[in-house]
Amino acid sequence: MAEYNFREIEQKWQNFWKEKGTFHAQVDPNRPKFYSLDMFPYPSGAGLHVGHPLGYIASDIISRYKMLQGFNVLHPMGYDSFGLPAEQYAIQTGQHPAITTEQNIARYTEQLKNIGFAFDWEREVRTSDPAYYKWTQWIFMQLFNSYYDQDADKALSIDSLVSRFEKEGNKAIKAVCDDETPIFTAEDWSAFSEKEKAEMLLKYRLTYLAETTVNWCSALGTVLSNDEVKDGFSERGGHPVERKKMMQWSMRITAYADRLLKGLDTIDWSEPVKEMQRNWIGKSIGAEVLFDVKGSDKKIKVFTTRVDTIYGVTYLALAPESDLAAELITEDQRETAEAYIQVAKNRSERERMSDVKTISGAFTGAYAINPFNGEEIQIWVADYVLAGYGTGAVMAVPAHDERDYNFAKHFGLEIRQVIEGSMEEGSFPGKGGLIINSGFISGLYMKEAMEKAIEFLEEKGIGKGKIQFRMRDAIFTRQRYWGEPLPVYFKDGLPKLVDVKDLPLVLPEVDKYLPTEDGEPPLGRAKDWTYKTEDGEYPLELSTMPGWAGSSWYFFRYMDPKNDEVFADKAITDYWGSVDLYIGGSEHATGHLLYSRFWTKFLHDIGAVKIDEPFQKMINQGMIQGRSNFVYRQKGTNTFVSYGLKDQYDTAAMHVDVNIVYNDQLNLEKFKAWRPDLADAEFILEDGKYICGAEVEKMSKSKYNVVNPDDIIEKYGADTLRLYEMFLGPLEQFKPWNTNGIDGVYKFLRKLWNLYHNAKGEFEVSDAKASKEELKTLHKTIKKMDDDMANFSFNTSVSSFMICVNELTALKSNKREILEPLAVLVSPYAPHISEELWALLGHSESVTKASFPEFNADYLVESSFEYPVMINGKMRAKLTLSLDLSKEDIEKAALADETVQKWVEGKTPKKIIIVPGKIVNLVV
Ligand code: ANZ
Repeated sequence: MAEYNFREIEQKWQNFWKEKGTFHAQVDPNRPKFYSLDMFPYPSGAGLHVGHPLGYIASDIISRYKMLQGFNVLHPMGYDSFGLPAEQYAIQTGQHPAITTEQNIARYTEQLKNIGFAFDWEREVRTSDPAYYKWTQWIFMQLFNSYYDQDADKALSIDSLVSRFEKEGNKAIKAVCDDETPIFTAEDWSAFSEKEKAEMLLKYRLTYLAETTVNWCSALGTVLSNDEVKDGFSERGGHPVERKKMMQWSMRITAYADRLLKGLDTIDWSEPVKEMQRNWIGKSIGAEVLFDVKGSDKKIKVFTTRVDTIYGVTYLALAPESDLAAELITEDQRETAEAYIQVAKNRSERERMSDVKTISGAFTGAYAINPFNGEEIQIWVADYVLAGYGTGAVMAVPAHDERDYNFAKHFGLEIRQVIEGSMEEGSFPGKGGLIINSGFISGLYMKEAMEKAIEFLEEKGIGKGKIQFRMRDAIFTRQRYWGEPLPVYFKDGLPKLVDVKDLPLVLPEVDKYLPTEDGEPPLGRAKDWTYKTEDGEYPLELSTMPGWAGSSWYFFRYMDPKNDEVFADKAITDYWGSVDLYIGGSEHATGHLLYSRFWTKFLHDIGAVKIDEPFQKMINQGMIQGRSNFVYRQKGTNTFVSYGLKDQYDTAAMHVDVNIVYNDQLNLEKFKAWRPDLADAEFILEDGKYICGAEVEKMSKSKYNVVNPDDIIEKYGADTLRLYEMFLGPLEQFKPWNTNGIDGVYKFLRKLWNLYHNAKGEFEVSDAKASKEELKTLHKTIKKMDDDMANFSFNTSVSSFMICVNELTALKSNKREILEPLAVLVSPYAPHISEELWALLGHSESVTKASFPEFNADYLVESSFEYPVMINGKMRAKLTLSLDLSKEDIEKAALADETVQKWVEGKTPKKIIIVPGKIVNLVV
């Protein structure tokens, strides 16, 4: 084979890897393991564009590098294959989402295989496969059967909770439960009916059914999670989202809030992502305070982080959704207040939060009593108070809180400064007098004042210290078809788990993927969607699991993907442990990345896995943006003006398909063929060419700037694509796709190929000893690659390969001693060409089985030095001399040099200063 024929080579090695199972990983206690994971894709109908494989290429390079270092590498790929787009498509076309999904997966797999990833394809998982979701259902069942014990600081079985209830009631039990859980004794418990017991346990279970305020998207016909809603609209499709109360399954992720926070300190993720999680979890330390309502036995509970400012409270504010607010409204305020509430309720929480300019609210007409000083204060309903945070009620201190201040200003309410000082013993009401002092300014004062205030609250039974998390329990149900069925049926209105032996509970067939006539989810259309037990037949749950269910544990399934007995064998998950490198987008910070951590911690608690954090190290790749091209149509004509001339005419810019533009030059024939209306297009050219304008934008179909990796591979090969994607810039940066430099990368591979071939194009390497210079070039590159891999700096390695190959070409190097390690070095980036060269060098095993060349620093030590020779303070000559020379020899060599002699002009130098390895200095 003469020329570098990438088509033949790439096909050959992809077949070889498949046949030999080169990347099939197995447990091997004798080798260190490395688990390299990519965020698995949702197989969308559009297929992969060049932005998608960026992270996969990076993780593939690391995986192959680790293989060369002797690691046992697990590098799997699979599909997050339940989801909305396939279902939307099904609604429009009647096509079963399973079929679309299958087709999309086939297309993705083919595209991925063409890029030559070192994936262990035998481990592929699909979340929509019943053999997979059997275990998603199983995990759900374990959560249902568990509660969170705060003394043990872990999940324990609900049976053990029942035994404790039987013995001691729930007063002394520190467990995470619903806010309004009543206190009961052992006698109460035994007197409860079965139904009451079951309802009580739902208040403790880690997954539970409860009436919850949800984000309801009527256009999609489903509930959405907070991270699926952006500014009041659904992330997918941009449909309006409203707040609504519905019976929903939730996951008690709040039980894990503290551990999710603490765990962040033990993992190597970027600070911004950790910070996003911290903010999302949003731990606030404060207090709950009860305010009496004047002339009523109702009480209002507020959450405050500044109980020390309680003397500055001038009104209370309730969320518009609050039932209490509606009850408190007095006759004379009814009209305004109710009208206001009606409007406010229809604005989503997000909308209300993001809108800081509109201040709206209404006075209820009712008054509350400040428990610290007995003062009467107005009770308002206000937009800025969120129903789902804290208690949904705020004690407003306009002098010290900006939102309260703006509200008070707007409605002309009192703004009262709290005076600096300290809350002294004995100065609380009931303990002697009334105080108006509270230390809100000095940090220490504030802390002391708060502690005192909390002590007082607890003593009086009108409040308590409270740690509040911004994070809410995660809603776990969707009123959609294409998701995992919940393994739950209803008996006498109570949810019960199906028997584990009946898993998987397989998604039933339906005639349409739409809600039923009476608004039930699509599963309501399924025939016989019931569960048969010995004592009867019961309806099954109609909602399905959310998109994040299957992706919250897939990294365990890859370890043992075919296991039918358990989601993954314990000994095997023990061996692979945590993911050593996780590459994916940071947009999952508060969704997938939080839920996976939660499920891992739970599985750890029940003894199912050893690890407590799933992803030890994570890198977030930046997005590849599109580089759009434009043509400029002269208005009202079909004439297009080249970029440089466009301002001389009255033109309008129009996107043009980047695939018919080459280095910004438009291919006129292809342009005419692009669309029927362009067939008779005319052009005003510059220098005989049509030059297009360019702009960086999001890569999207509508902007005609999508580049398909298949096209690049067809033209240049997968190795060029891989190198080029890395060459574009630092992995974590956002950067535009710009094909202009791709030729350079392709040329580099041909040069690399030529090093191993003679002028006639025949493979030829020499067994002669390598020169010092050749070895230096090689080892410099080894060192660079080692450093780059440690820093995940991929683009710099590509540059150093280019320099290396240029230097070796200049040296006409064809020594085996150099070219053999070079093939190994390049193999993580350009695996196909490296395999071919490795085979040509006489190896029968895959290059991935080779060892990474060992760096030898000796080769980088310079053996000679180029001395600057100064004569009377001026640099007059340069002399390359061996570093082994003595001072005398250097002097002799300097004086013997022709240029030096010219400047010395036959005189005897007055002074000669020589610093070996640095400088020669003559004074004449
Ligand atoms: C009085 C006060 C005085 C407050 C002051 C703050 C400053 P973080 O830190 O985010 O937890 N708040 C409580 N529940 C609320 C709700 N449902 N909607 C809107 N605001 C709410 O914020 C806690 C503070 O936010 C609480 O402390 C309360 O206002 C307000 F100088 O109480 B503060």
